[in-house]
Amino acid sequence: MPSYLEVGMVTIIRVFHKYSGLKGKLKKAELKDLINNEMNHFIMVKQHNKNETLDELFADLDQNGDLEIDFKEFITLIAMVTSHAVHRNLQTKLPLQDKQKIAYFIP
Ligand SMILES: [Ca+2]
Repeated sequence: MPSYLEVGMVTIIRVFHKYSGLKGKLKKAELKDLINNEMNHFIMVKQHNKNETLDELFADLDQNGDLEIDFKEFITLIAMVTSHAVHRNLQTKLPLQDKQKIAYFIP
């Protein structure tokens, strides 16, 4: 029987492929949909300057500059958000208050 961690790892892979499709890379709109649909309890997306902050995040994640997010680059986002959650001791406090969510999108 897989462990909770292994199930979580498989879930990350499945969610990535759900949004990236067969090409295995996320375009900016796909990353935006993934964040909005799958990470909205951990990341607060402010309506104000939403596109500007998404552009900033995308540029930070796109380490090889090919204008797409591959799995290795995506896992950086997962690590960043998960690390933030550990520091906030969030595992027992879902859903979060806005002020507890990762502040990356806040200008
Ligand atoms: Ca890239």
